[in-house]
Amino acid sequence: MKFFGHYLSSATERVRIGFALKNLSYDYLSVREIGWDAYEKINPHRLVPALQVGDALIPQSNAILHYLEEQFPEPSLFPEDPVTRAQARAFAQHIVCEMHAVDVLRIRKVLADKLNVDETGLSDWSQHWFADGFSKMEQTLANRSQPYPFCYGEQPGWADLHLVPHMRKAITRFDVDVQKYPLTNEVFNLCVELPAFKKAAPVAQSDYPGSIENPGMEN
Ligand SMILES: N[C@@H](CCC(=O)N[C@@H](CS)C(=O)NCC(=O)O)C(=O)O
Repeated sequence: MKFFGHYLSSATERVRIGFALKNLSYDYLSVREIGWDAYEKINPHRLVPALQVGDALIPQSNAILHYLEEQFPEPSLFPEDPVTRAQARAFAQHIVCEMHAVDVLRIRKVLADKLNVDETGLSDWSQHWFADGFSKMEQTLANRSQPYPFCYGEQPGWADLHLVPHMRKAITRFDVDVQKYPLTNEVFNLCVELPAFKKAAPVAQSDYPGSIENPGMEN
């Protein structure tokens, strides 16, 4: 399997964690090395990640993760109980649709380049959506039927692999004060010490340049 990604991309990191939790290997192709224009010929959506299986390309982290789950069911990324499983999916969907989609690089670029939003405006935009999203996440974790160590179980899975990259991005690149969200922060701190999450972290990737030069405007 050829996996196209970028060390800093939180959507790519979700899938890297999925690979690591399932102990799967893959050939990693970085868009930093291939170049975005060349990558666009492979994936016309020009977004990372994408997975190539034979001649077929699977874009979208969610579709890739579902493919991995179906092809390599053990260990499962999902809780057994159907309601808890649905809640784990909802938690992840909240991050993907209500948080990441409104704050990803291409959105900030349109705000800056087409709508002339300045640095302060861009920062206000990001901080607004982080605060909105994380406070709802915190409430969701507080309302769980059981105080699991991870989002929805005794082991990390679907919800956690979505949480960690987004929270990492918020802390390291947007200086979000995550102490305000103690339950969410607790899960994050537990996850990042685990080998699968360490293996998937931006700094552990072959395309990590040694430091993040322009944290606000990279992916
Ligand atoms: N919904 C997509 C989002 C993919 C996405 O936005 N990827 C970002 C990196 S995290 C990207 O390629 N950004 C390039 C851009 O915004 O132009 C997924 O989950 O795969």
